This record gives sequence, C-alpha cells and structure tokens, in this order.
Amino acid sequence: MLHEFPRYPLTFGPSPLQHLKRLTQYLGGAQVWAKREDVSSGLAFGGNKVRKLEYIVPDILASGADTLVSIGGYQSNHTRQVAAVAAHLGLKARLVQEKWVPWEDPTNDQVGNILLSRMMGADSRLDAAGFDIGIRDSWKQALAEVEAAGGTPYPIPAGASEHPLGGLGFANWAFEVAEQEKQLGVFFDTIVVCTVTGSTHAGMIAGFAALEDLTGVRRRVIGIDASATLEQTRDQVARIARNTAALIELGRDLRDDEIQVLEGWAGDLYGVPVASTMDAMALGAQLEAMITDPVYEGKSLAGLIDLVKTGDIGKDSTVLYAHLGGQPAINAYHSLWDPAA
Ligand code: 1AC
Repeated sequence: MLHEFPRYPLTFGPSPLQHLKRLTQYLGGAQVWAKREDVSSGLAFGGNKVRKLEYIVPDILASGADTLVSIGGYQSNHTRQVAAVAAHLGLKARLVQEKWVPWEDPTNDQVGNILLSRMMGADSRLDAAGFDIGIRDSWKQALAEVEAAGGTPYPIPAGASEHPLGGLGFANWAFEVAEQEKQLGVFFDTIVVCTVTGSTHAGMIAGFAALEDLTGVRRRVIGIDASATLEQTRDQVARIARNTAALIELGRDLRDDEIQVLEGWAGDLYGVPVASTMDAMALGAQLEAMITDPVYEGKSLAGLIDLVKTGDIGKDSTVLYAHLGGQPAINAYHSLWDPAA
C-alpha cells in the first residue's frame, strides 16, 4: 500500500548507513550504526523533513498553491527544509519562527537554519510566542495573510507532523532499512530516534509494524523525548502512528509496546542542552567526527549511550541511531564551545 502513494524525489536515494566503530568500541558493545538523514539530500544540508516532504509535494503541486506556509522555532530545521523545497520547486515560503527556546545568544535569530532559510528567499518572520508542538494561531494567521494578499497558501504544520501524509516518509524508512540490512548482512534489533513533534518517530512505528507483520520479526523502536513536554509528545506520537498505520492499511491496532517515548535526556526545556547532551555531542564529534546538535541529536545520542551503558540495550544488540540532521543550529550555540568561557 505504501508504494501506492506518489513520491516526489528530493533525496539522493536511500540515506547512508555508517557503522560507528569507535563509539561501539568506547561503549564495549552494543554495535552502534547511524542512518544519516543529514547527508541524504542536496537541498540545503538535507535532514529528516525532506523525506517527509517527498510524500507531501505531489499534494502541493496538485493544489496549485504558490506559497508554502510553515512554522517552527527560530532555529527550526523543519522551516529551513520547507524553504529549501519551496526554492527547489520555484514556490514562495512564508515561515513563522516563534521563540521556542529561551536561548539568549544575540545571533540566535540570525545564523544557522534561519540564515539558510532567508538565503533561499523565504519570508521568515519572528514571533515572540514560546514552545508548543500544537497547531498555532500565528500559523493560521500567516495562512490568512498569504490569502488576503492574493496568494494561494499550502499549510505545512510544525515538523510536517500534523499533516495527514506526514508519517509516510518514515514509514518508508523502515522498508529502506530492511533493504539495506539485506545488502549489508546486518540486522538492527533496536532503533533510536529523537522525538518532538512526532511524525518521524510515528512513521517509523507504523513502518516497522508493517514490516513485522510481513516478516514476523520484532524490533524495538525507541523514541527519545527532546520536547520536555513529554505527555504532549507521547500523545502526538501515538495518534500520528495510528493514523499512519491506518493510511498504509496495517490492518490492526498498534500495541502499546510498539509506542515507546522515553524521558530522561530532554532537560527542563526544549532546545536547551544539559550535561548529558554536551557529553554525547563531544563523544559523537571526537570519536566519529559525527556532528550532532544541542536540540535534537545531542539528546537522542545521550539517550542511546545511557541505554547501552545501563544494559537496557544489551551488549549483543545492533542498534541503529537515526541522525535527523539538526546540525545547522550549532551556529547559534557557539558559546557552548567558547574556549574562554
Ligand atoms: C520541531 C519540528 C522541528 C523543527 O525543526 O522545527 N523538528
């Protein structure tokens, strides 16, 4: 069923798999691999949203819209990828950038993701509202403004998560992983992914459930919460996973054990790193030259490392870490590595 949904190519193809041998050695097992969404596309440094947008673009083109309207924080990876896809398609982008993170670096609204969006011609406007993964009035207002100005807006909610097709990209990721496993002769019994607005993780849950029903083989898909609003993220992941499962005609309800969002690495606030984030980012960079960011991947990598260290993920496991491509934000966090600080 999944293959029947139209998909507009925006990626180079399957995202590469990388065996993180020095991190594996440091941990003493499990075997840790990464699937690199951060190098999967030529569109403005890529990232996980490009894969989701592959399933949304056919609907955008069919709608006759001329402006993509989306929302995120100042350093949103998602809005940067929407801006990239708009530029690629010759459309306009209107972006609402809310102050989701109380990060007072003076460059926070100027460098990294927001700089790239502006370079690509997006109309990116700041809004003082704080973090919330739900549907926002500021976004509805932007849609109305585009329409009032004579444009034809196409709505893409935060992270593309609440879009009806938002889970398909990562449902297909599961089947892509299975193909790569055959080619490489490995099997990933555990997947670790960062989760905030939910559709990356939810899509994986639906995709791996479909794969399990085909093959009879179970694996663990672990979402590491980076929202610091755990219940909202848990509810959103469960809802989107169930919607996506219905869309791809899974034909059964998802079990509770298939929907795991773990807490413990988000800290108190979305977007603000804690000690475990900093340690994980340093390990990724210094052992593997794998750059992660303080908002997403630093937190999910911290989760993976702790789960292996505590034995929750066994030494004999082969774990796949989903690198979702949050790195451009690090420019706004340069002070974390200021040698004089
Ligand atoms: C929160 C959706 C999210 C972003 O980049 O804006 N990942």
